[in-house]
Amino acid sequence: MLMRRGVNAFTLCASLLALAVGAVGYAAQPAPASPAPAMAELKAATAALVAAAGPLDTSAAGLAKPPVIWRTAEAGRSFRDSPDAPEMVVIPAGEYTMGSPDAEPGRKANEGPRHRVRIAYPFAVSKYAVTVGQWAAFVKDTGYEMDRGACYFYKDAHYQNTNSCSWRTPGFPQTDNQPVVAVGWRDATAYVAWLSKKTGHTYRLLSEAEFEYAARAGTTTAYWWGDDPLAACTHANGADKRAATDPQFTEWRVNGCDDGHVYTAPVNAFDANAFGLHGMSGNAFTFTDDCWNETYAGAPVDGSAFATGICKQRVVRGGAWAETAAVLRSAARNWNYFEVQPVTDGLRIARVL
Ligand SMILES: [Ca+2]
Repeated sequence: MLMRRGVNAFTLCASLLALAVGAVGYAAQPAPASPAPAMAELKAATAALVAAAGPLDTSAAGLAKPPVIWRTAEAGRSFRDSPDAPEMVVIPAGEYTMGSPDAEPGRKANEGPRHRVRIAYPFAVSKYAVTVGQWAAFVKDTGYEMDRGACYFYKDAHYQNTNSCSWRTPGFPQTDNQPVVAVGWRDATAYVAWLSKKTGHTYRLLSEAEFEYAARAGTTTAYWWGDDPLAACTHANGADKRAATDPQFTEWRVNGCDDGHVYTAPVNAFDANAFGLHGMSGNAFTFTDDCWNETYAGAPVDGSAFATGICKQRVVRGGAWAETAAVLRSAARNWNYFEVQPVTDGLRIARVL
């Protein structure tokens, strides 16, 4: 089965020997329920700011405008709806130019045409990727059946169905505080449905436009930390010199720096972007709700998901532990089939406010 992945997807040799790195020294996330934001105030303040801004400028001149962030008093506030639920952060409404400029190193044609997107509503995004511990709570509560032989790892120099991995045993050590992987789009949608029912609030996957907006957090550079690919090792877990020390991955192309992790890192191992979100670049790809489209022609400009296109292929964003800096960029796009469970892919969730 063909799968569109980053540069290392088709160049790997693999046995599933595990190397225990990066799994210590980070505290597990506390899990108290905490109050949700004051919604009436948040919505009223946002609506006033959006109205004052006038209509969205979709012209070429509009593309050159800087991002707009309609910050309100509740922006950045974190909360948790139940002890089992991920910690959520209030993301302010705003607008930005989605996609990458032609001159950006590592750019692919599928990152255009650039277009202005207005997200006229505040929403909440999980502060971290959904963890192994949080996923285990879901499986325990529901008995959700994961083992359908769809887990993909690297074997015989190909990224393929090995029938020997799962979210519990992806082929490398995973603590409860690391991002769950070997989870597919179908599983991710089951998780948000469960969480919605459990909490009485509407959880869902992010749209691709929301993901890039949240990943950029007001920046226009290739990465949220700037344009330096070597700084990836300071801010994200990708394919790095550490990974290249693993006998499985000697053929990898890697970033010219050491981020300390061969496989996944704890979700709080790296710093947050300006929206207070950790791991929007690297560690594990995030499934979005969008159908794959080879370009942004006809893409929604209101923050909603692209609901037409090749819907067996769902957009994944953010890059992963097996990817070089080009794939860790804020504008980088990939896809995966909706039913497969790759060991590089996990989820991050949104909540309607
Ligand atoms: Ca790494």
